[in-house]
Parts: sequence; C-alpha cells; structure tokens
Amino acid sequence: MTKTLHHRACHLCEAICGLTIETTVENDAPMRITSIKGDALDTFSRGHICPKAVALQDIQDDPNRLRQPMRRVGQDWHPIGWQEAFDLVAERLADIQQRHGQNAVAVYQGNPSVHNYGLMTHSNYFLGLLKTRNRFSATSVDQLPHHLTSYLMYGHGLLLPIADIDHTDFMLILGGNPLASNGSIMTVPDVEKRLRAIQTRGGKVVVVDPRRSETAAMADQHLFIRPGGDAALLLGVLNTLFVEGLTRATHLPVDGLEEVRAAIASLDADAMSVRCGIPAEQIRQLARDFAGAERAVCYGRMGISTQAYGTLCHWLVQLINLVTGNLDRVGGALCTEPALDLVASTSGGSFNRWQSRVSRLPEYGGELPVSALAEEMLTPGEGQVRALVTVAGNPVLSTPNGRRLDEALEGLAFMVSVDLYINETTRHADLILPSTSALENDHYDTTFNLFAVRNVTRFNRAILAKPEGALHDWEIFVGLAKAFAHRTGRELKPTLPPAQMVDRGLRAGLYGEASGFKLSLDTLNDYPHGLDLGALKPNLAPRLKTGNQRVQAAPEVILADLVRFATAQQPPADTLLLIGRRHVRSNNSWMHNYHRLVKGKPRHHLLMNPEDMARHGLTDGQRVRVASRVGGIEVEVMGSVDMMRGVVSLPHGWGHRRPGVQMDIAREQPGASANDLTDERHLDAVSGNAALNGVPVTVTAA
Ligand SMILES: Nc1nc2c(c(=O)[nH]1)N[C@H]1C(S)=C(S)[C@@H](COP(=O)(O)OP(=O)(O)OC[C@H]3O[C@@H](n4cnc5c(=O)[nH]c(N)nc54)[C@H](O)[C@@H]3O)O[C@H]1N2
Ligand SMILES: Nc1nc2c(c(=O)[nH]1)N[C@H]1C(S)=C(S)[C@@H](COP(=O)(O)OP(=O)(O)OC[C@H]3O[C@@H](n4cnc5c(=O)[nH]c(N)nc54)[C@H](O)[C@@H]3O)O[C@H]1N2
Ligand code: SF4
Ligand SMILES: [Mo]
Repeated sequence: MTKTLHHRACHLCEAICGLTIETTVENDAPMRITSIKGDALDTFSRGHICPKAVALQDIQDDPNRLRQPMRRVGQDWHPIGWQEAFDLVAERLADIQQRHGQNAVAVYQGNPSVHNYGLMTHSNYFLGLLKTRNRFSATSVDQLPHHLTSYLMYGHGLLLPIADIDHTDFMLILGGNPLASNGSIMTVPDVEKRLRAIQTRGGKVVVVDPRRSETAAMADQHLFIRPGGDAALLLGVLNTLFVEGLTRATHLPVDGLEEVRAAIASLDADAMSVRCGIPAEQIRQLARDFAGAERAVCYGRMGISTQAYGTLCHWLVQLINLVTGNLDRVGGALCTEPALDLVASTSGGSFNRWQSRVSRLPEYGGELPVSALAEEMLTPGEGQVRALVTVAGNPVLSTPNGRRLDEALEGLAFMVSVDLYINETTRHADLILPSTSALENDHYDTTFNLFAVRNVTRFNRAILAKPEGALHDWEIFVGLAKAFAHRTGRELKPTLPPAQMVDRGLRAGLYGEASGFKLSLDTLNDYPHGLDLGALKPNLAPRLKTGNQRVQAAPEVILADLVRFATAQQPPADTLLLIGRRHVRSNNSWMHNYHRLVKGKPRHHLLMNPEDMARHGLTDGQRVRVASRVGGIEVEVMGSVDMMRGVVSLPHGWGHRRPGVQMDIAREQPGASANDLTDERHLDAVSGNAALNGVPVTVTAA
C-alpha cells in the first residue's frame, strides 16, 4: 500500500483554500483519495478549510456524475462517442443559424465557468465562433453592478478595488455574509479569523443586513435594513460626509465630485431615513465613525448587487471609500497586481452596444441580462432564440422565474450542455458533454487571484489520472470548435493547452522574466503551498483605463438613476419582502448530491420573524405557500429572531424533485426553488442585473 500527500487549492468557491490530499494505491486497484485536510503550510489559507472541500472526493466517486457524452432520445439517455457528439452539435447549430440567423443560438455560462481554468481559457474558442448577441451568464444574477461601476468609474470592469481586510480599522459590510460564503469579490480564506483580527487590533466591524447573519452576529454593530434600502443608507452617509466636512483628500485624479455633491444635496440623512428604516442620527453616526477611523473600507456584495439599486449601491460604495481618502490606500480598498493580470490582457468592457430584442435590456461585455433569456425563447419573431448551449450552469434553479425558463427550454429545437450532471436544466438538453472532475484537472486561478486580499499565485497539478476516454473541459471546447469550423467552412486559429497559455502569461507578466521573481510554470512547481507575492498596495492611478486616466466620479447613467431612486414608489410597509441566504455546507444549486453535505438539520426552510408568524397565524415547521407575482411554492417555515420584521429568507438552489433529474441524493432533499418566486421584471434598471432580493411575497398556510 502506497500513500502519497498532494497539495493543491480547492476552487469550489472563491476562497481558494490550500488542501492536503492523501491518496492511497493498493495492489492493482486504482488510486483512491483517503483524506482531505486544510494545508497548514499554505501561505494564504493557513490551514483553513470548510465542509465542502471533502465533497471533492464525493464528486469524484458520485455514481450520478456523467463520465461520457450522453444523448437524449425521448426520456432515455444513451452514451455516444465524442466525435459523433461534436459533429451533431456542429450540424444542428449551423443549420439553425443558417435558417434563423446567428442570434437564434443562445449561450448561458454558469458559475464554475470562472472557477475552472480550462473553461476560462477555452470556452470562447468555440462560443466565440457562434457570433451570437444572445450570450448570457450567471454574472447578471450576481456581480454585474460591480463590473459596470468599475467600467464607468475606472475604465475597466475588472479593476475592482478589494477590501484590505488585514490592515483596516473599520470594515462596513453591506449585503455580504462572508462567514457563510467564505467571501466574494474578496478572496479571503479564513475570513472569520481576519475579521476578528480587526476587532483585536481595536477596530470595528459593522454589518448592514435584513437578517442577523452569521457575520452580523460576530460584528461590533449590526444594522437591520429593509431590503433594497441600501442606496438610501449610503446616500445618507455620503451626504453627511459632505455636509459635515468629513471628507479627506485623495491622491487620485478625479473628475465629477462637485457634480456628485450637487446631485445628492437634497438626499440627506433625514430624507433617507424614511427610505431605509434606519434612524437619521444612526446614519450620521455611521458616517462619522467611518470617517473617524484611521483606515476604513466599505464593502458590499450580493445583497446590494442583486437588488433594485445594485449599480447605485456599488457606485456609492466606491464614492464613500474615495471621499474619505480610503480608495487606493492601505487599510482601505486596493486593486490587486496578480501574476496573470486580466486587467492588462483584456479590453476594459463595453456597455449598451446593443439591447435584448424583447425587453431592450442593455448589453455589458458582450452579454445580455439573463432575466431576458426565457422571453427571448418564448416571443416569436425574427431573432427568436431556438437553440441553447449551456456551460457549467443551472439557470432553471438560479435565474429569476426559473419555472418559465424550465418551460421555455421544452420548446427549443436543440440544446447542448457541457456539464457533469443531468439536473433541472440539463434534463432538457439533447446532448450532455461531461468533463473530467476537478481532481483530474490541473488548475491555475486566473479569476480569484484577481480578487484576493493578498497578491498570491500557485499552480495545481491534477491529482488523479484522466480516465480513459474522458476529456477536460478545454478539450471539449476545442473539439466543438473544430467540428463547427469544419461544418461552416470557417477558419480556426490554432490554440495552446491551458497550461502553456498560463506559462506564457506568467513569463510575460509583472513577476515574469523581466522581474526578480522570474515566474513560470516551472518555478511555480517549487511552491506546492502557494507563493505569496506580497500585500496589496496603492496602484490605481497608473492602472486607470478611462479616456483621460482620471477617476470618473459622476457617470451619467448612474446619476440618471438617482431620479428613478428619488421618484420610486415604495411597496406598502406591511408587504413581506423575500431575500436569499447561503449556508457553508451548500454551493448554489449543484452540491446537494453528496450525503456529507446534506445530512443533519434541514437548511431549506423559509425563515420568518416570530412576530410576523404570529400575525399570520403560523407555527414552526408548518408548511406554507409562498407566492409572488410570478408563481408559488410550498415550503416549511421556521421562526427566527434573526430576521427583520417584514422580511422572509429562503436559500436558492433547492427544489430538485423534478421529473428526469438524475441526482439521487439531491432528489430526496425537500425544499423548493427560491427562483420560482423571483421576478424576471424586478431588475436593477441601470445594468439589468436581476433583483433577487426584496421580492414582494405573500405567505399563507398551505
Ligand atoms: N434567488 C437567488 N438566486 C441566485 C442567487 C441568490 O443568491 N439567490 N445567487 C446567484 C449566483 S451568485 C450565482 S453565481 C448563480 C449560480 O448559477 P449557475 O451557475 O447557473 O448554477 P450553479 O448551481 O453554480 O451550477 C453549476 C453547474 O456547473 C456544473 N459543474 C460543476 N463543475 C463543473 C465543471 O468543472 N465543468 C463543467 N462543465 N460543469 C461543472 C454543475 O453540475 C452545475 O450544473 O446563482 C444565482 N442565483
Ligand atoms: N457556502 C456557500 N458559499 C458560497 C456560495 C454558496 O452558495 N454557498 N456561493 C458563492 C457565490 S456564487 C457567491 S456570488 C458568493 C456570495 O457571497 P455573499 O454575498 O457573501 O453571500 P450571501 O450569503 O448571499 O450574502 C448576502 C447577504 O445579503 C443579505 N441581503 C439580502 N438582501 C439585502 C438587502 O437588500 N440589503 C442588504 N444590506 N443585505 C441584503 C442577505 O441576508 C445575506 O446575508 O458566495 C459564494 N460562496
Ligand atoms: S472555503 Fe471551502 S469550498 Fe471554498 S475554497 Fe475553501 S475549502 Fe473550498
Ligand atoms: Mo455567484
């Protein structure tokens, strides 16, 4: 029996924790994983791990995980060869595009697309050939306002200032729950320890959330806020900073600050208090505390992105950091300098070059908001979507009004999914093309090193051999590209395997051949526990990509949204508003098929304040019907004093009991899909991002 220890990062979520994985080989049996632990020697994660990491083994061994291409005939699935599959995709998509135009084929790319390096490097090798304007992704049910704000203010959608959590004295968190999510657009393994360190050095953590979340519970101060009220709170804070002279000079070149000051002059703490339910004096005090801290940072995430004023919120977050002198400052918000820098190697972004056909939602970065996907399929006329390619995504469970999309997929002429499972979405596909699993793959994180709270880098070799006949994600896209180019007579530029691309990028990058580090793939092999390239430091001024290399504080489209904000009709005060929540044992929709993660206390309940429950005559554990404009679900309700009155919370990604889903453990789980309630018309009007939070609902006994 031979035991071997391997070191690699987990890339299931954004925290990229270092793991130590033990494998065992016995006699002639194939190599097995015998333990997965946190790697104490990892320079970044320092031994941190969460329960999902051990599921890497469960994913590996899951009998439901597909291991060869599958073709659906009626309700039955049959294995099919790779080349036959590629040719079939090429033939069907080429035919549909020839008859109905290029936009008749839509694309949806899900969350693992940015967690898996082969998808990062190669999905566009094929998808780009389709030349369709109907491209969608999980970005527009997630962080789109972050990108749009950075694009408009700093000239590049990926120039995202990261909270310098390790050096700040005051961290204001709105709509993020890093203790459950492990951090987001802030790659921060071991976030709890880092937050506690702020408190130990005499600093403060303040959380704004309609639920007393795990993070709120450990904070020095928690402010309950009515869902969607954050723009009001942030406006009240910014106004106070101006009015009370609490601003501090910045070294950054800035245009438009006077315009901002004028535009928000009437939006003072008193006026804003009415909109967010937080007393005016508390809003003012928050501004004073923030400005009074030597080093402070305002950080906002999902709860303020996926709501009706997502872009306004993220713009205000930037401005609060800027006018208090905390943007591009140690202990404030800083941009990373990664070894492979997507800011340097990609164009800054694009906005509103075209609009969706039916609802005229704006393009960003070549994509349209996914809230428009179903209507583009269901609305007849020129340009109607008739075929779909999904990549590592489950939009039936993850996008607003998922039921409508579920139905729309039934009507497609052709659908192909690059995915590991037959799930709620891929059950509609004609073909599923499954890739190797995470541990059979090399990995270099091009995405999350960009958002990390330190400059870090590492390269992970695959731990398990690639099974015979299996293909990596990137190889699937090369196969599809070749078949499609052949079919359509298009020219295809040669490509390199991802590892070689990464090697080239590293050599040419900031720490490459021209630097003292001389990074390449080879040198990274010497750092199995990762390589720390230093703390974040001020660098924004020379990296600005705006036309005049100055920060644009007052983008026109955002200022215009202030008018929508000021004149918006509020739902009546007694309306129940739905928000989401995450749990550390879950990951969006796809990790419910592993016994170790779903066992124990159920986590799919609707949470409701006990006073609201009493008012509605409901008791703990009772089945209730939750309904919104678009639909209804049944689920159990639980009382929780952590919920703000008038707000109910339901995690997304559940509701697996649907015909044809082949995930045996997930199917046994109770629970319903939160996105059968969320509304495809409820949007952040500037970006078109879905407003998944703050959805008006009714709750009645089932
Ligand atoms: N109501 C509500 N809705 C939400 C959210 C919310 O907070 N509330 N959150 C939103 C957010 S932030 C996100 S990111 C989205 C996520 O939305 P999606 O990306 O659409 O959904 P996931 O559940 O992440 O699905 C991932 C899919 O990728 C497959 N997969 C996993 N690994 C691989 C791989 O290596 N290769 C391939 N080819 N496939 C793989 C899985 O089988 C699964 O089908 O959901 C959004 N939806
Ligand atoms: N365990 C686990 N980890 C994950 C994921 C997962 O599904 N499970 N998903 C990963 C993904 S794809 C992402 S994008 C990240 C997300 O990372 P986070 O943004 O940290 O995740 P959430 O837990 O959704 O936190 C959102 C918080 O916003 C609050 N909220 C809702 N509406 C409002 C509002 O109107 N205003 C304010 N101020 N707060 C509001 C919610 O109560 C919740 O506490 O997590 C990632 N990590
Ligand atoms: S927090 Fe958990 S899921 Fe995320 S990278 Fe670390 S071990 Fe993996
Ligand atoms: Mo996400």
